Amino acid sequence: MSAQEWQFDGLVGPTHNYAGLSYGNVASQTHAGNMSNPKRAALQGLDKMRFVASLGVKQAVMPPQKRPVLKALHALGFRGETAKMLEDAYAISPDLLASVYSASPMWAANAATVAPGADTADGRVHLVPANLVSTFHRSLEPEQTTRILRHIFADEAHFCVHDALPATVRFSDEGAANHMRVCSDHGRKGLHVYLYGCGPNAARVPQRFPARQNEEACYAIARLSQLDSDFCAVLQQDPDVIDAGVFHNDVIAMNNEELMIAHEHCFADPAVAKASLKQHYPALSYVEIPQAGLSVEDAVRTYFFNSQLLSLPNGQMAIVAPIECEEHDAARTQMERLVATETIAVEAVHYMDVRESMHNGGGPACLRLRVVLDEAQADAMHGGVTFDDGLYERLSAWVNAHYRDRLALGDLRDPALIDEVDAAMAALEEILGLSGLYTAA
Ligand code: SUG
Repeated sequence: MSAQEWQFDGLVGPTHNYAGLSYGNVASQTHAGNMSNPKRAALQGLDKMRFVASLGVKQAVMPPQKRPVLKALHALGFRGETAKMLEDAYAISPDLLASVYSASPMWAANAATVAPGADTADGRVHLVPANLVSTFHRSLEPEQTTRILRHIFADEAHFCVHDALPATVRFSDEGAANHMRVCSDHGRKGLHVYLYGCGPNAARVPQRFPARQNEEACYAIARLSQLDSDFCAVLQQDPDVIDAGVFHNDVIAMNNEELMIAHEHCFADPAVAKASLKQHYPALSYVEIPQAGLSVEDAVRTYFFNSQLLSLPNGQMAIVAPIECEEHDAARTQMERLVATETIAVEAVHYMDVRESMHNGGGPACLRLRVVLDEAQADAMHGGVTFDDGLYERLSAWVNAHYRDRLALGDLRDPALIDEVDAAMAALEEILGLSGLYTAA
């Protein structure tokens, strides 16, 4: 059955800010307290979507979530008028208020783990929303993520949107950022590769930064998605690279179809991991980037591996990489090497400026969730999120009308911001044809 991979990009929400909320994410910590520009962030994201769509790749929009999550402040005992709650939370700690305002759902790679219909026992597309329990601000996402996914993929004849895994560290899950799928063609049965940082079989665990994906979550996702266990490989990330800032696998490896490009220090036990991959999928084309060619530190700095490796209509592939890779000699050299390697089908690398997101540790690949859909499934999803020139124009105008171009942490105390966000979300429901999406949020 012919199928194509869609890129569902998280539309950056109007409260994008830099609060240093993600311990172990070097960029987030480095930019803590900086002035953000939500308008520029959203426009950069829209430009990336437009560029990817121009390559002939299927593109869609993942709506932002409504912020602030005031009920999280209620749950923490804040009471009184909204303005007072905002002041009280900020007085305890600006990052507490920033957490309920975070636009972190923009990183759609963390929204869910997706299994295409070609791989699942019932032939439906299965989506397991990530519980994101490792950080407070991201733990606020799964409720609205599930709701949004159920609006887009509402047709139960074609889709199954599960509940997130139980919200506890034993099943800590960060979604597709720790998942790769190897296949000869997107429409054919593929091998699911899950990467974890901790769990019952972890030989060693990181000592400095948290491991965000638990091995037990990987098995639960595979079970829920009704996958054939012979088509699943569950592997451990190198704990030392997590300690160096590789908080997700998509900061150290990328893959598309039968091609996997990974850093020498991607896996905890590289020999075992590579043997397992070859045994599960003999035709895998595995390209290793050596430490001598690009250090782990530079991979984290440039987000080399957080590039989108995309199938093009002509059967070739393209890489959409962060502009930081073009500006860095070793990263650019490695990119050029990939394009020049004749045994792999990468015909070009394109550099994109998504710096507003990058400064919080999110590159081009973080910003999108991959969803493989055959024609019937594509027809069955909510069409209002399909990206085209018209939607680009409408969303750009919407961003320009509703977003601020400066947002400091202190601005989050301003109750007027809530009204601005409410007005923006009401207008967005109309644009995307998702009436009622935010009503209960
Ligand atoms: O979870 N940053 C996100 C970045 C997610 C990147 N996603 C992938 N690698 N797929 C995170 O650490 C920072 C928010 C702040 O500090 O304000 C943040 O949540």
